Amino acid sequence: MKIFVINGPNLNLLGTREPEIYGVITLERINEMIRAWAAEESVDVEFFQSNHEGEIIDKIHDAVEHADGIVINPGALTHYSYAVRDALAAVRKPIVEAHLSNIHARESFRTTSVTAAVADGIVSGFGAFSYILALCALKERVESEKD
Ligand code: CA2
Repeated sequence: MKIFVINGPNLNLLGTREPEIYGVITLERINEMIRAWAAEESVDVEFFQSNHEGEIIDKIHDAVEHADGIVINPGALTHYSYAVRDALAAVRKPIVEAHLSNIHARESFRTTSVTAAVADGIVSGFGAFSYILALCALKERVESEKD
């Protein structure tokens, strides 16, 4: 099973600024945690982060041919990108949206996710563990769709 883990704008800054909101963990450290989980579960993961909407859309398109499912934290694109939403809808594979913070407990503009409706589900508010929870749920969904 191959899973793409996609991160959107500014997530490369994790651990360097705004520790009161996002903690001190870096994206590379989160990816190490994911690698350890993936090794235990015999899952192949590929990581992608971009600050550019079009590059994220291209990677989502790439999943049609090269992944069984996607875990995505679209960053702020979550709240307004109909282009990312349309790309996710076009993939027709299991998708779980992950957020470090609880987007429903923050500014009102963050409480809307335009992408969530085309995902199988979302995990929000558990820091780095959101990605692991999302991966567990995605693996289960991919396996159940194969049956
Ligand atoms: O909670 C999440 O995972 C978010 O997707 C993170 C996005 C934010 O726009 C969403 O509303 C919720 C932002 C990631 C930016 O992370 C930074 C980290 C350090 C310094 C500046 C930004």
